[in-house]
Amino acid sequence: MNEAAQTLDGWYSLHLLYNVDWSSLRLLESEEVNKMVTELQSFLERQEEVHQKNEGSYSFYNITGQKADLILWMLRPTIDELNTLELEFNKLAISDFLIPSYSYVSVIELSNYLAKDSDEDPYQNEHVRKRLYPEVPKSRYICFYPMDKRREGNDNWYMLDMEKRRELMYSHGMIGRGYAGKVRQFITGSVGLDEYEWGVTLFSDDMIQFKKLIYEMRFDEVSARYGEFGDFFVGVNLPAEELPAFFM
Ligand code: 76R
Repeated sequence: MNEAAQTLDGWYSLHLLYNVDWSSLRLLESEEVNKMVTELQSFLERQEEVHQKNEGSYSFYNITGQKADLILWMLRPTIDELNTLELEFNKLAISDFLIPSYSYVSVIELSNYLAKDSDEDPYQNEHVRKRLYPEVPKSRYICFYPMDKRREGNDNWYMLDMEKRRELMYSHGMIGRGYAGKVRQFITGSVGLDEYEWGVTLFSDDMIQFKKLIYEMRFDEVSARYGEFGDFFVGVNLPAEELPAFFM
């Protein structure tokens, strides 16, 4: 049997995407919309408090295009907390005007392809902890998509030996590192949790950097030969204070 990659698993992750039911929303008095927006703002303020205490993190963006209008990404130590938060969100008045369009369940994952040998417990390593329990940035733009590694005929990632996968991931990582300071990347693993094997969530203050990074990777063997992709969702940061203008 082939050697499985070892993973370090951090916070659980829930991506929730919604379309706004604009035509129903338009029928409401502005006072009613105001009330709902205030309630949503206080939900987001609670997310911000948890984020500040580093007990979890979140982001809230306005998705471009018709696949969705909003993405709420939440990270927490347990799936139970995410379940409770999802329920809390569903019970907000504004949720009556939000149509679920996509969701993704996964967990922040670091693999051992490029890890250095060490006797130290990685879960105690400061640098590793920062990546397992990350502070999600409030960059201007987000890009989220789920993906698989191909398992077809001669192109079966899972049949490659560890050494070969390590070599390929090294090349992948080097491309990624070329975008240090321009794109922040979060890889969440979802084998056994959701439809694809990973969620990729990227942040940048320059939308074109997503295209440049993903395009460059597409020519690298890991993506060219083994990458399979779900839908891509991109959007613009939606701070709580901009919600009244967004909904009215
Ligand atoms: O430097 C390190 O220690 C991490 C090296 C690294 C790993 C192990 C790394 C670096 N990635 C890793 C794992 Mn990645 N990544 C993607 C995508 O669109 C595509 O073609 C692929 C989607 C992007 C854009 C991206 C970006 N990466 C993975 C895995 C798990 C693989 C497995 O376990 O088999 C996936 C699915 C994946 C996909 N990657 C980087 C980046 C970037 C920007 C980096 C550099 C990060 C940094 O140095 O800060």
